[in-house]
Amino acid sequence: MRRREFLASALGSTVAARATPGWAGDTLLRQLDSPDALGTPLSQFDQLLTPVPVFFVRSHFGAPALDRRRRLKVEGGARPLDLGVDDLKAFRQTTVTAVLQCAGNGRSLQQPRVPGLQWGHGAMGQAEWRGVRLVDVLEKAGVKPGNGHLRLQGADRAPAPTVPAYLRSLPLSRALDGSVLVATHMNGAPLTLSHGAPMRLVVPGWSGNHWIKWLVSLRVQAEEAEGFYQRTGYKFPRMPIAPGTAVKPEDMASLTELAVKSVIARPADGTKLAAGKQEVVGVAFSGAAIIKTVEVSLDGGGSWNTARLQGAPGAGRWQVFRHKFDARSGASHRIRARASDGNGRQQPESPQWNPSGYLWNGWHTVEVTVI
Ligand SMILES: Nc1nc2c(c(=O)[nH]1)N[C@H]1C(S)=C(S)[C@@H](COP(=O)(O)O)O[C@H]1N2
Ligand SMILES: [Mo]
Repeated sequence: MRRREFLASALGSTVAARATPGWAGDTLLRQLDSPDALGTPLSQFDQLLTPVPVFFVRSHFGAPALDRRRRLKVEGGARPLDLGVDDLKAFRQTTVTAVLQCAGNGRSLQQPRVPGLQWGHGAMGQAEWRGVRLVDVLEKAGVKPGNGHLRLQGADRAPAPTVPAYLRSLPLSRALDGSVLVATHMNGAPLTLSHGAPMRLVVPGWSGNHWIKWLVSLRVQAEEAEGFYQRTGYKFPRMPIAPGTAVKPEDMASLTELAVKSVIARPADGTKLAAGKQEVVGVAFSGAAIIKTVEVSLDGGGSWNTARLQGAPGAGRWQVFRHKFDARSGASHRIRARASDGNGRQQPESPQWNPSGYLWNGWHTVEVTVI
């Protein structure tokens, strides 16, 4: 983290700490191999909204300078636009609660291991995003539905000319479907620098690589965005493959929806629980559909109990699950959770291996003993 950003986030934390009851310090987990990858601790995944000070941070090249007057150009329609964050006030404001999860979350759990940031479970969070609907901005810019793509660009730049720019695109059909936001606020406060101030994209249900921060340009074009990050990166094999094998480029498809998944916030792995009433708590979501059930096993997957769900259901949105149990002195438990969604997809015990370790969604397991 650069000194400027460090100061900005330290300040942000102090202010937010007062506004966030129960938040006890700067606890983001540093991924040692990258200056711009900070993970959220598992213990935070027991609530519907992840507080901004502990919300994971990821970017490829680091944040650009903070510029709350940065403009967003919208091109490729009949009426090009050049918008500042204040110009967005002319559009209807909307809020959406949605999970932001990095495609590589859980990569360290895939076997055999693959290169890339070795995320545990921390590259995800849920926030209430406020902003304007991308479709409204594109309609004002005279964009018509069609087969094209919307090229997305942020203000951050690659550190050297030999490094490809972080450029992405969305199929125009998704860009115009009414669910994508140009967001200005996160959990009720203006976006912080780390999370994309002053304007970022929110693409509910789809992996974090689509959620472009520090937006400066939206452009309609026939082709998807040029370059490595759209044409080569962020792809998944179209069919199951043997672990560790290479896949031909034509057999890969761009990632879109998040896979159905649940994660246990507590008890933490290795905990010694007191005998008596105890509770397993975590979150569950799916990019494509609502969560239908979350089941919790206390015996390593031998038997399953249906957990209670809290929060509004929705595709791309997490709910908290809870399962109470009576902890008997001397017992040990291998606690596991698995979620199923409204499309009939079930979280797998061990997910399909893929060369980049994307969308890992295996059963989360924690082991505890009762004293
Ligand atoms: N401009 C820009 N936007 C970006 C990125 C980036 O490198 N540059 N990284 C993306 C990736 S891979 C992720 S997972 C999310 C992380 O968002 P967050 O830092 O707000 O959690 O931002 C996305 N938006
Ligand atoms: Mo990511």
